Amino acid sequence: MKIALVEAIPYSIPYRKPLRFASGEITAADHVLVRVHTDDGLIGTADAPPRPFTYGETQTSVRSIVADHFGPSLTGLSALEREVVHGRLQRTVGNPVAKAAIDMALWDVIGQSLGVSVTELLGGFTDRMRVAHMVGFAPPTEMVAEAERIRDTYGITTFKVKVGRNPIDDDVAACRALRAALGPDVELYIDGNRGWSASDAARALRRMADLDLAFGEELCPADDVLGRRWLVGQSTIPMFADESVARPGEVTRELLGGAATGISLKPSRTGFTTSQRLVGLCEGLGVDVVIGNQIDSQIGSLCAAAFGAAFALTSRRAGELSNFLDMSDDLLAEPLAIDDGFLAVRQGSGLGVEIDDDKLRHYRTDT
Ligand code: MUC
Ligand code: MG
Repeated sequence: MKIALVEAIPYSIPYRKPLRFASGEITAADHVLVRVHTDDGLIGTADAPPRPFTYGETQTSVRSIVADHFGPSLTGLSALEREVVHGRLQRTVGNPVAKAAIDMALWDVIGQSLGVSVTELLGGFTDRMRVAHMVGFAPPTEMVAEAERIRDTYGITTFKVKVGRNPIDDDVAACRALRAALGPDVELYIDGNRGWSASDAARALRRMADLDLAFGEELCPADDVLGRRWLVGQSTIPMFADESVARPGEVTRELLGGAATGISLKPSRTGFTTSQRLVGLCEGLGVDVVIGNQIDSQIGSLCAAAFGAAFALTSRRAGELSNFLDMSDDLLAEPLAIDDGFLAVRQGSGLGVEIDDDKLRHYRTDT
């Protein structure tokens, strides 16, 4: 089961409507499909969603680092030598989603070789994840209409509301409108993508104190070191770190420094191997975790669900697994389905990713 080739295929699938948030906007899924081929004919598959505004990677850089650099450095290793693979990838700094996709594709290979699902391999806690939906920037009436449609169509009752606009009034109005329309039983939390200062975030939290927000995520930049500690120290709701905790050392620093009380865990940026270690780290420290969304395709969402369902800690909260609903199409031969607010993990061996070859031919941008 030696790695023979690592393929990196850029593709582009338009979004039905743009997803807007404080650090950027997405109008098309300009991703890279990563496939690890072994010498005995197995193919592991994962998806890399480049997020220049978060990690600096672009579609071009991901394609190149995977196909021209990481791939050749791994050729000849057994797919089981994950620690060696990890060491070779870590010789290069950065490039989190490129590294994560290779790691997840390797777990897919290992699962296939053993005839068990990746969820079973990792921990096998449950077979489904409760889903949280992300609501992007729009006028409050549109944000409410979107949340109501998602609730009525898919049974989703947890919503992450994008905030971080200046002045804070539009975000406060949107959260207030969502709580009024959706009622007290729906879970709401907010994600600022570093858009506010610590003092603006504190003001916004005071003005929304009656809205029963479950937690706040990355409301101000982690580099505002003392400001963020000051904010977290006075907050009456948990404060989660997302883009500031892309590496295990950052998780430890943010948590022990008092700059976060929970962690967004994204397999799309830490793969399965490192994400698994982060679960142990957070469990050991007694820290809450949410499975986040890197604005993933169906392949990425399937990977996130497979990981989230593997552990008690990661399946406790609803995972952000529904961004793919904004895409006009996808590459999976059998589309994902969200029913009654849950996404089922694929049974069978590996990740259960089967690519529709016609769609890949249509959407790939390298031929
Ligand atoms: C999120 O949780 O922040 C937006 C930027 C990014 O890196 O991920 C998304 C969602
Ligand atoms: Mg976030």
